[in-house]
Amino acid sequence: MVIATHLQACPMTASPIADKMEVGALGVVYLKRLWSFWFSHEQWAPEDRGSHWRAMHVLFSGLGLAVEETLRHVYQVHPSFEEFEAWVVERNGGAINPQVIARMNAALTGAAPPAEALAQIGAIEQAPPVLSPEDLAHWDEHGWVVLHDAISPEACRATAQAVWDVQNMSPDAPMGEWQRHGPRQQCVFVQLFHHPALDANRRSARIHKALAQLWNNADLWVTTDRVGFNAPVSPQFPFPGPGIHWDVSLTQPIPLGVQGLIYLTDTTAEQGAFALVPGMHRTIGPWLDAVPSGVSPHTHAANTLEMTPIAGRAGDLILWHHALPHGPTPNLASQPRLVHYLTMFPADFGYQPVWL
Ligand SMILES: O=C(O)CCC(=O)C(=O)O
Repeated sequence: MVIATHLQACPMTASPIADKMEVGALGVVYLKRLWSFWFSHEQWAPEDRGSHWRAMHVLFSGLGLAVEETLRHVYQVHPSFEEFEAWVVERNGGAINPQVIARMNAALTGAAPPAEALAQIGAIEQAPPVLSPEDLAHWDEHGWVVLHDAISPEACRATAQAVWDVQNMSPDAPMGEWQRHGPRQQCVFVQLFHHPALDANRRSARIHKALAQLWNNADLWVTTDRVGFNAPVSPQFPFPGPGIHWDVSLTQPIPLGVQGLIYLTDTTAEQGAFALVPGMHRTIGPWLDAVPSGVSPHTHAANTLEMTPIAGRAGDLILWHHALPHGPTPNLASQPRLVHYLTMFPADFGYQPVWL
């Protein structure tokens, strides 16, 4: 899953919603507005939801924050804005690059990116394509594509080790050990967001170029997403899920959105591989129109659609259109499947305010 899909206002003392240009010590526009929204009892007007949603994505990307972790902190600790800014700085190892702040402010006020960001965007634009015309045709037809060698073998090993470490498990543990969910695990998802190996993957120019080709735009923001651990199943240890699902509103038309994950080890189709329904980005409109009345599209998908598992090599990045129903599959092999979820998006990505 890329990101939490629902926000709720914090049931605390209501405070007014700050103007987007109101800044604190960090000088980041919209941050105080977001924070004040979390402490308000208000719902965004439908016309404001798009800009709110996009601002949240840009700020969370620029500030290297994970959505769930941040909202949990806010709702549990109820920090003042000054305390919240201090927490953000601490999450960034004590300092935030002023160029990144300038880039976020430019994106959220409609100004041109600062020189350093422009140079980086220009370098990605000038870089040779990493997805071939055949890859792009595959994307158009099937709604997914694989970027091989998205990260190096060393980066795979370092990221996999980070997953083992956070799970407090080892690759040669006996059956039963991998299946006990670590405290950070929910279904196959593991709440590890901050690690040098994950940061290095997020800075990959090769991944950036692939996403720039799919978005036709190199001015992209990277997600601070988590990792995944899908252990072998047995009668005692059933598949934890999730099953087939979407991470986007099914309100039509579904705008372009790209999700991604990197296999950290070679992964066979039976080894809990990622799976999807190919081509559904082209047919989802009529499919939704044909869902029987009174039946949720999510239930209908679970009852009627069949997913295709995508095997891959360590270092493969699978990118898929978020209109494709997808999910992990039960791991019938003898080794866990390890992944890092990662994607990029432009600041003005399309958004449907009504969740369906
Ligand atoms: O881990 C997987 O194979 C599935 C990932 C997924 O369902 C998601 O990112 O929403």
